[in-house]
Amino acid sequence: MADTITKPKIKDETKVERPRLHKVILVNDDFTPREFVVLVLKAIFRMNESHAYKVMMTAHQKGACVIAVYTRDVAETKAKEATDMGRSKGYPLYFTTEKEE
Ligand code: TYC
Repeated sequence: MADTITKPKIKDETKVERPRLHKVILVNDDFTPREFVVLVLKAIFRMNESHAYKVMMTAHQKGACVIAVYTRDVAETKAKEATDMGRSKGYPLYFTTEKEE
């Protein structure tokens, strides 16, 4: 066939690295009200009420809970925004991040 298009024979072997993911971790404390933790999880991490409640209770009972994974920038920004929401009310609520291995 005169119009057949042949594929180029050179293989593209450029390696593309996946972005490393970072965990956001909710840390328990004795002062932040449970309902406020739920409110922050819904606002910053877009959780529904029942998921937010389960995550809050896991942190409450175990001391901490991994709540989501994102690229580094997103994880750090969300952890800071969520921690700042607590601070604005005078609560010690704390979200941290950790590189996923
Ligand atoms: N432990 C808090 C209380 O009993 C509630 C709480 C849960 C605070 C999870 C922080 O990450 C947290 N009021």
